Amino acid sequence: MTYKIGITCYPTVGGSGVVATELGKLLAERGHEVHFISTSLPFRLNQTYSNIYYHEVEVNQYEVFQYPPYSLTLASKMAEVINRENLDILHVHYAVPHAVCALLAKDMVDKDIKVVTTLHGTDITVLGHDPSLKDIIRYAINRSDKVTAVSKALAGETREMLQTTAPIETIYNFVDERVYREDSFQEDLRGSYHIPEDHRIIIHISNFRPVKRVLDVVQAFSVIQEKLPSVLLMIGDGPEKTLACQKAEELGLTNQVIFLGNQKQVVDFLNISDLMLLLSEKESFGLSALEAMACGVPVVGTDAGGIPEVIVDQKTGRITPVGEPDKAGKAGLEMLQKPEQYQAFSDNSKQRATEVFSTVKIVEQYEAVYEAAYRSSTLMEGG
Ligand code: GMT
Repeated sequence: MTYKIGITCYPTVGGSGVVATELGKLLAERGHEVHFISTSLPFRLNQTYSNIYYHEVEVNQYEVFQYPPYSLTLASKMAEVINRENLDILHVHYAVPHAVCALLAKDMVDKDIKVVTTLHGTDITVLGHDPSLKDIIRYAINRSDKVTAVSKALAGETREMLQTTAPIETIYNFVDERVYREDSFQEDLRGSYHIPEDHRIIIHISNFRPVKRVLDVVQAFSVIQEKLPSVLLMIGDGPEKTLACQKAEELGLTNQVIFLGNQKQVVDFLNISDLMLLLSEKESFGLSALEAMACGVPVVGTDAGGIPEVIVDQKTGRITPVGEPDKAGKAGLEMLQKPEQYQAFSDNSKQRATEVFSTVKIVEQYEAVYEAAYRSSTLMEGG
């Protein structure tokens, strides 16, 4: 059965926006009618797609409001789109404010629209600690028709921290294996950044928020480069970028740590890389690790949140304790110095990415959730 599905996410750079948009694209390919409801066109909607519609949420500022009324405008737009397009399901990414807005929209319309909420992390691991938001997050989760989380760790943390009663199903993230795959035609890119042939390339991709511990990434890299000629590509931008640049300078690594800022085609950089470092202190999944694995790049990650559900220690990469960058550097070095082990980890990474996190598998799990949500109303109507 196909559905008319509204999707709301943060449309700018960020794993949750990427997952929501890629899911929408796949659902549209499978015949569902997909309506994105967001403040701007999601950045991954970069060409024309059949079955996809976009409804812009225009948030106006009025003197009477101290802050722009994003949540109210979004709820109102959701209700308008539900009515006009006759949506069956609203799939929202983030409990606050998106699930709360969806519940308000549901209350505003006559239709029994089903609200599916996907938790991505920050709404639980950061906002969930805020006593002024805890109750509304719990409300959003308990009142959604279906709730999913991107890892078992996040589902568990949500239950524990918020004492939610609604069942939370884990549906892992995925990457489009047609895009994220090994491709050996990127050698020009290495040349364009003047990276010598004998240098290993280590990569880190994030939004440089404090939780990503980018200073640890630079420190871990310093351990690797002491023994192996190498460079570190730092992709992304955010609050701790300046500190990371300073740290590289202090360690005398200015020429070896290359800050590239946000990049659209990260797959090209992954395809010239040998190893990824993801040393976050909070990470509900770690989509960039999965993107790396799909390209055959093993990852050294931390034991935070859902990272160990993505990276299997000693099989696809290494898991090291949060806040111990020297251990992470040593683990990465060891892997790079053992060619047979490295090759096995690279092969296992590709295999795990395509088997456990395959697009078809994951999109089918979401379809099953929609089906269950939709059927719950039909069954209720039928008595
Ligand atoms: O990592 C971020 O700061 C961005 C954040 C987001 O909202 O996009 O990412 C979260 O959702 C991603 C997609 O599910 C996950 O892969 C990230 O692990 C998660 N980030 C955190 O938990 C810190």
